[in-house]
Amino acid sequence: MANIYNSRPRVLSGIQPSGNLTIGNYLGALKQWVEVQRDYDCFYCVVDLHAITAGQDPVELRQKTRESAAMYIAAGIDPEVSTIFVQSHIPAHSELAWMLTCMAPLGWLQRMTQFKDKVGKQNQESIGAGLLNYPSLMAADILLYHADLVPVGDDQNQHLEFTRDLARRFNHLYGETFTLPSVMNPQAGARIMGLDNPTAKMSKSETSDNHAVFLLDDVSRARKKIMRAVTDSYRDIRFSDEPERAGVNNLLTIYQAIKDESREEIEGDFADKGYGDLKKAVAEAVVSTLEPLQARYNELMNEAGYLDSVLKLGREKASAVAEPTLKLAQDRMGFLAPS
Ligand code: AQP
Repeated sequence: MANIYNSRPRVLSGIQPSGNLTIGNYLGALKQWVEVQRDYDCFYCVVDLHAITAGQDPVELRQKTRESAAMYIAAGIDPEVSTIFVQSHIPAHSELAWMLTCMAPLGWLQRMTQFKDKVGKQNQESIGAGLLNYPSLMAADILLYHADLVPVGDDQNQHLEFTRDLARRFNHLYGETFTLPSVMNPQAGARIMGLDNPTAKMSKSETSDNHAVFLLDDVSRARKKIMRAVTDSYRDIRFSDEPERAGVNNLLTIYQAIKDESREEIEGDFADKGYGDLKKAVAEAVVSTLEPLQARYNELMNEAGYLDSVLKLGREKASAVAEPTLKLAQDRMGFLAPS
């Protein structure tokens, strides 16, 4: 349905505080968040309720939640322009998630690739049911804000499709209620791969040493990780979908996503260069991204009270949108309103 709720088109997205954010989280999500924030009414959420689906250390979760919010600002999200908030501060997310869980077909949930990947790594008997219901919570996050667009890396596209299907189902059963959101993937960097294994997505929870560049990595460590990235035994430097060339393709993609240049320009620049030159250029591009971001992050973490005030304001602004949507959905589903 057309968005009849918002005067300006709205954007919603979030990142789990489930570890240290990576260059993949930056290029797939954060960078686009910054780019669209002046064109849309943007809500950026630290999705801590999602972070408990894979188990968490309580002290670490609290810490990572603050760090993620600081990272959003350090990456360029302006809290005066966009709304930054913590998911668990808005109870409507959990409430709508339950309502949506009850109408989400089990078959749809079991078909989610992320669920199958994550379960595949663990003992099925002991995994938490939250991992299965993760997409219903994500749907609640998006639908509560009548978001028109959701800027994410392409690993989240299936969850977005699920959200649209669930919204359609709800609207069909109970009357037009939710706005159908569209996915927004970056032109370059929609899926950054692991430096040590370029056939697997770079993930913040992957523990091997050389897998990811973290946004808070010391720059000399970041350089080393890129210089050690897996490549191949070919010589020419070009973008390629061939699996055996995935390492070089990944380095070129990181470079392209940071430099915002076309593939042709980049291939031209590296036409007579070797893999060592490519790695050095990628390392410099990454370091030039990390340095200002880390400087701002450190300032923010030392600025007593500032982060809390941003999150308090964010909570108020998010609640003002989410609460009426929840009430509307509750009414449509037949819940008796409290007198
Ligand atoms: N490698 C990636 N390339 C491009 N985009 C990525 N994103 C994550 N990894 C890459 C995007 O970052 C946003 C936040 O993701 P998330 O933390 O909510 O969940 P995720 O996709 O499962 O990210 P991780 O880093 O892999 O987290 P863990 O290891 O905790 O599961 C999303 O927009 C995602 O597309």
